Amino acid sequence: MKKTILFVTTFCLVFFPLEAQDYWNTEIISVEKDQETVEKLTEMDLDLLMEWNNRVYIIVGFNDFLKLQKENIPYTLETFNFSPYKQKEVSLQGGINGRFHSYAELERDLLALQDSYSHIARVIDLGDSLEGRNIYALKISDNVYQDEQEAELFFVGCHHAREWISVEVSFLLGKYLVENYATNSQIKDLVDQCEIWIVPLLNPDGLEYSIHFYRYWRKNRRDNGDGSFGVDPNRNYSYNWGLDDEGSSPFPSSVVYRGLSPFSEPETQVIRNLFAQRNFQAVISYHSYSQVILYPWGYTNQPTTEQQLLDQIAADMSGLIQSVNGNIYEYGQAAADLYLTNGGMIDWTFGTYNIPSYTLELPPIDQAHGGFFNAEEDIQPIFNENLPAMLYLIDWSVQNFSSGINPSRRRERRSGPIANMKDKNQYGREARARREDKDTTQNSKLKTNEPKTSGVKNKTIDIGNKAINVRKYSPMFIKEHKRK
Ligand code: 0X9
Ligand code: ZN
Repeated sequence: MKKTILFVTTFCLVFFPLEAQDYWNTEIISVEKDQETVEKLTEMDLDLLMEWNNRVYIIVGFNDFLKLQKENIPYTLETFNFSPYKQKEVSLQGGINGRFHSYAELERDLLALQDSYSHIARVIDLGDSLEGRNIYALKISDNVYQDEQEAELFFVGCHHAREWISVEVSFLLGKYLVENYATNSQIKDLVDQCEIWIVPLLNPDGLEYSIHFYRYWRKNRRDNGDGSFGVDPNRNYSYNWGLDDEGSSPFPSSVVYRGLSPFSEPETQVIRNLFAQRNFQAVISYHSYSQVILYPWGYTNQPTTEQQLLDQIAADMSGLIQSVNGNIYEYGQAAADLYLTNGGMIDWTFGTYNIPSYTLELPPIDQAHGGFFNAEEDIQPIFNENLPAMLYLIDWSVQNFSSGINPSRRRERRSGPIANMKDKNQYGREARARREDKDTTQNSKLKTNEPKTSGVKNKTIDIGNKAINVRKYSPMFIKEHKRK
């Protein structure tokens, strides 16, 4: 039975040393989600895990306990309910990290793909992490050693160390494409017409720390010089970096510490450098957990100028994902999710380059279904359900890629067929019905799938076990191809 603890200072003093927050000494607590408490919590700089059953779950250290006490917020100690031992059977089958990749295992497997499929797969070292590991990209295309005038896409996993599933889903995309290239003519067509860049493990130092020392580690391993470690890579991009202290933190011990300056970290620097050299048409950054597809902005509730298109693509991806196993991924503007962020990657890719960009939070849906722990046997099904959305975005980029479209004409067209789409969805009603039955942690401002139809042309991609429909949009939102 849960034990409710009210302001037990002695507990804190016994269990936590009087120094900067130390991740060996964190606990998980829950607090009532009433309006007053939520207002107080937003003022604090806390590592929110989830909302569930009208409670907010938080990872806290000694300093956080003091803040809660100061604000007279009652909390329930929940650590035992989240013990890794409870998850042991599903997460630790093959060693410390089981079937999830460590840095060395990923390096081995990426190089093996390059060896086996050298005509279409190339491993590129983008740069070194703070601890000297390589940050790898896998480029997949025909003529992979050439720089062709083709659509380019970017998929990235593991900004956050504890989100292991994001490495697997990104890696499996590369594996799937190269392994099916020879036998599936539609995959071959896609791969031939574009250049797909995959960085499965952006934060290798953080992942290794999460595997070997502290499973809940989130940031990189920057020594902040004050006894704390880590910058949050997804708060270190330059677009509106440090705009306020709500969307990121100036305090080094915070889990959302934004670093001393924009692009201060090697992880974000390699992305900055890559984007300066490439011409990406679409971006997905994989995270976990909560099954949502988010698009810019994250820093403000104001919509972008491309809200309608971003929303439509998200709706389509959500519908495709749901069509595989019935799992619902809500979608919407990132800021409509639980919190605001600044210095995040997709605000930067969209704000700087106008690229349709998504943060995709993979399963599970909430902490009660495992949180940052995914069952090893769920890795493949999670990838399988995401594959149609990945192929859809690749196809969308190929179909909409063009080197000579006048941007103002694109803007005109945007208010045409897409703006007039009607809700005739095959997924939406089903999704809503399921959600009504379900106790969900998702913020109600996000949407379940309501794909719309329009005069756009459809096309089908056969991915082996099923065919998916992919809409062809009028070219309207692809920036001009700048490379010579
Ligand atoms: O906080 C983040 O960087 C991401 N979420 S995660 O739980 N994986 O750390 C993305 C947040 C998306 N943006 C907003 N919710 N505003
Ligand atoms: Zn994340």
